[in-house]
Amino acid sequence: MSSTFTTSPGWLDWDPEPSAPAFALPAGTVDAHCHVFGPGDAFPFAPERKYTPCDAGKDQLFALRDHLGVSRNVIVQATCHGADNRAMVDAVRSAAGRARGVATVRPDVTDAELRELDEAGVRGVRFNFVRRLVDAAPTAELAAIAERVAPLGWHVVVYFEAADLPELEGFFGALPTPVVVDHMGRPDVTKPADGAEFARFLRFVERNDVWVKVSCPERLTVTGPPARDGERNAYTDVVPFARTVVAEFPDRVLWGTDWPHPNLTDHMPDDGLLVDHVPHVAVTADQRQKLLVDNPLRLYWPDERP
Ligand code: 0GY
Repeated sequence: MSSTFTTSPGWLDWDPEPSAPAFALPAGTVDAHCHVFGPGDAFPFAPERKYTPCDAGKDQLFALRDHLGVSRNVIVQATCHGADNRAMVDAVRSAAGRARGVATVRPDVTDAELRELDEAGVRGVRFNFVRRLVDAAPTAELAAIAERVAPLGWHVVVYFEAADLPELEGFFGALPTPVVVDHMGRPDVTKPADGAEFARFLRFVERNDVWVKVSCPERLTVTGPPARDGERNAYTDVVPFARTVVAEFPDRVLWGTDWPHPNLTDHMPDDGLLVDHVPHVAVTADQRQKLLVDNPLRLYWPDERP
């Protein structure tokens, strides 16, 4: 792995040898949340980044896709690349129709640049509100960007922490596009899944045209990965939250690996185990078909809907 950059302290490299999942993903499964990082020599990281990742390029992503039995990827722009979408766009273009992208753009993006992103396969923009990842952007600027991308049929992906939802939900509800929430709005999984905080999130999803990624159990967990070798039911403390979302909103949920798992410092997940988490949260074949295939196709490849 060559790079002119030194990774952030404590950063864990992604697992180069994930296990083979025991659960067979249905044909056509979409990994709807993953990233590419660099490689830094070809696609430098952004000066304003809050962390410096290890290299994790398109070739490694496509190898993981094939290893896990995934058919397609949605490659989401990560904050370490700022609004320089070149690494993500290069990966999407290289995937020969098997990837879509979600970009980060600034208010000065031109219509021609947006059209070029669209032609490359970008279908959304990401607004990140997680304080450790980005400097706050005025919501008026973000609203203006949403107005610009709405005519392209794009959506807005939002990333925030549960405690910030009360402040943000009015803004999200007024956006002129569909809204996709990363990682279930980052619930505090030490609180009950049927408690007040998560209930507020569920009602927000219910009232608005909101999609939810039931992703990142490895990031949300407190109990952690399985303690014993060979046990494949990991991240059990996250299961009640994800299962509730899938049961309540089966037509508006998406799943993704979050490879290469930025900013993890306690453990690096085995991506094979993340696949085996899926049947614990989507407990029927019908739920899994929607979560893994039909829903992401509707959002990212609408012309190919079954
Ligand atoms: C994720 C989560 C994280 C990072 C980013 O863009 C990013 O840098 O999204 C995180 O640190 O929680 O979705 O990959």
